[in-house]
Amino acid sequence: MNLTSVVMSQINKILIANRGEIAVRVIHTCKELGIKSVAVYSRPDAFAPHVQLADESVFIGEAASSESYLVIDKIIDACKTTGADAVHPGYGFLSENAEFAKRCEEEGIIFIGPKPFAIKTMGDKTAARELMAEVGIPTPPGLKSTLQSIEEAEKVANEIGYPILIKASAGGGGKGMRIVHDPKDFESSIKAAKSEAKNAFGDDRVYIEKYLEQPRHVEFQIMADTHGNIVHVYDRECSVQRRHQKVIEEAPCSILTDELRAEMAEAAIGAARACDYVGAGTIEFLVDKHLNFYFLEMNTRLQVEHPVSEMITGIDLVAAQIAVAEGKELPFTQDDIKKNGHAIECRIYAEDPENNFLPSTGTLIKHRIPSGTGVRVDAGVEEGQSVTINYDPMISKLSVHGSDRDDAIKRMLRALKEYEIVGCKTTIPFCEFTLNHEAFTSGKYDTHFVPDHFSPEKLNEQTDAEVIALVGSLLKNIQDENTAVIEPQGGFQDSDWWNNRR
Ligand code: MV4
Repeated sequence: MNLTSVVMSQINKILIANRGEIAVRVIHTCKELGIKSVAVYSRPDAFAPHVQLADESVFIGEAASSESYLVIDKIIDACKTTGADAVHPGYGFLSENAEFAKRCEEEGIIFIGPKPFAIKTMGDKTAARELMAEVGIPTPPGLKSTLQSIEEAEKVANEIGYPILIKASAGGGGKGMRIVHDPKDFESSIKAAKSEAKNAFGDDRVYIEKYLEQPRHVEFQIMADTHGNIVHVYDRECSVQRRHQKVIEEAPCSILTDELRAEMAEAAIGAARACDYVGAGTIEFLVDKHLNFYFLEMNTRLQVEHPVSEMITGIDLVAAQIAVAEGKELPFTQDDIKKNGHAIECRIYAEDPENNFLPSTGTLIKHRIPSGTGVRVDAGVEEGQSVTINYDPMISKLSVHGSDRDDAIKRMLRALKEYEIVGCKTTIPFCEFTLNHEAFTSGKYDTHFVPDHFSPEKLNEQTDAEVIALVGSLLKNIQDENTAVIEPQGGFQDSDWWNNRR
């Protein structure tokens, strides 16, 4: 770390190069810090909450992200016309685009995130894996770098044993992955995976790993400043996914022992140090049934699920990102960061869990959010707005904090029951199903939770059971009312309330 390169600069105005709930969330912290905020919006987002909340807003183009939120020149121009001295990229869109981070630097605009080198290195899954192996962080057994020849790969596959997993170097998030169970399918699978990767990412490099059976997805939040300080902000479990899309996350992970947590935290900080990381980052691990952990990927952005880490530690991660971007030291040491209680996040998507989670667009006729102790809703749309196929179908994130995991589960179930959305189907019933499921409540679940336990029929079974229970209790109430004699006790029998009751 070249400390002479550390520059302190007060940020006065941040342009949020994003939309939806994360844009709202970043603007909230800007307001609390007294920093001006600039929203950018496409035509359909003209009246979106993030535009209404920001101090200023700039129209950047038509609905398609390729004409708006993904256009680097438009974001840079919006910074220049509004005098924004920093950009927060949120997640998705340009948040892990090394070229965008570089362009911001060239234009003298502070990019609130890591340096282009770290984004580029961690975006290349092979380079990331090689770097981790070099610094001694466990990676799944497999090829040390991208596949050079089929013969060499077959030799490694036979050594590590089937099933093996073929992954695209330019992939990530499960894109371009292929499982091979039988050696006779190896060569054809490699060729298919290379062709898929070429089409999807313009890069046909692949590598192979031992396929870990039913792992758990456990990730560590880290925060690094430009003075060489790196801390972890504990762990999150994100194993409830469907088609590699996280739906329910919790912090901390319920199966980590203190020793394993310390070991993984050290590995996560080591991974950040290995790439001179700055800012908020997440190191994803797979944990197998023997509690061995393996590096999966590093995400060089603030993640969707960051609220659960904020709720168990009380840290505002966006405020920390801004402080680091201003060249300040981290506002906390590792000893300052305490884990308290348990938090769970449910992603509320406009998707139909009874129909393979297909997007369910529509206008929100009703959007009534839950509230109360330990309940947080990060919403990107409001009543009267439409959820369209233009963008990610996330309506909001519902997060709760409880004194322990059971308390958090109870609170989440109460909040989900209160959450009223009319106008489109949502993942709320799936979240209720999961939070009620013994595999989840016992903590004994893994990344196969959805294929192993969920189906639309089971969703209906659970709903039917609820209806039967509700009808039963209603019938009992009616019966009780018909048989009970109510004698007014105490002084209210002369009151208007009692004499005029219906
Ligand atoms: C794996 C794996 C088993 N063994 N790698 C990589 C991207 C991620 N979203 C899915 N990935 C996996 N990589 C090895 N060597 C299993 C998965 C996986 C998975 C991992 C985490 C959460 C959900 C998952 C669902 C399917 C597969």
